Amino acid sequence: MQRRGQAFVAQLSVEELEERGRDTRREKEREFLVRVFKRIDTKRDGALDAKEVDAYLRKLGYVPRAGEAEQMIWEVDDDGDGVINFDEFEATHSRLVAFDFASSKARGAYEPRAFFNMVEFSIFDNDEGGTIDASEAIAVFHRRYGQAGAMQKLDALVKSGTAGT
Ligand SMILES: [Ca+2]
Ligand SMILES: [Ca+2]
Repeated sequence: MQRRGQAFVAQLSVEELEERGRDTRREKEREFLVRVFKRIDTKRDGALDAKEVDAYLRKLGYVPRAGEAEQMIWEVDDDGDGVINFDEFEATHSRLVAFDFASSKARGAYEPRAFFNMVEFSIFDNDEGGTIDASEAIAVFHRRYGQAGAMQKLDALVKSGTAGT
C-alpha cells in the first residue's frame, strides 16, 4: 500500500514538475500582460479606449493613421463595447501566442495581428526604451516556452527574418 503510494507520488512529481513549470511561465506572462495593460490604460479605468491606444502607439514611436487605433480595438473587442477590457486583452493574447501564423497564412485565416503586435512589442520591450534588444527577446521566449522551446522559437525567428518576411 505504502510502496504503491510512493510510486504514485514519484510518477506524479515528474508530470507535476512540468505542469508547474508551465504554470509558472503562464503566471509570469500574465504579470507582464497586466503591466502592459496598465501602461496603456493611462486613465486607469480598467479599459483601453481608442485615444489611449493611439497615444500609446505614438509613445512607441509609431504614428497611427486616422482611425487606426479604433480599427485595432474593433479587431479584439469581443463584447463590442468599443473598449478593450483585461479579459479581452488576455484572451486575444493567449489565442495569438498559441496561433500558428505560418500555417494560417496558407489557409487564409484572419487574426488580429495589429493589436497583438503592439502588445508583443510592449512585452518584449521590458525596459520601455521603445526598442527590443536580444536579451529582452530571449527573456520572453524563455518565460513562455521554457529552455528548449525558446531555442526553437529563436531559431524560427532568425530564419523568418532572413527570409525577408
Ligand atoms: Ca482607459
Ligand atoms: Ca470590449
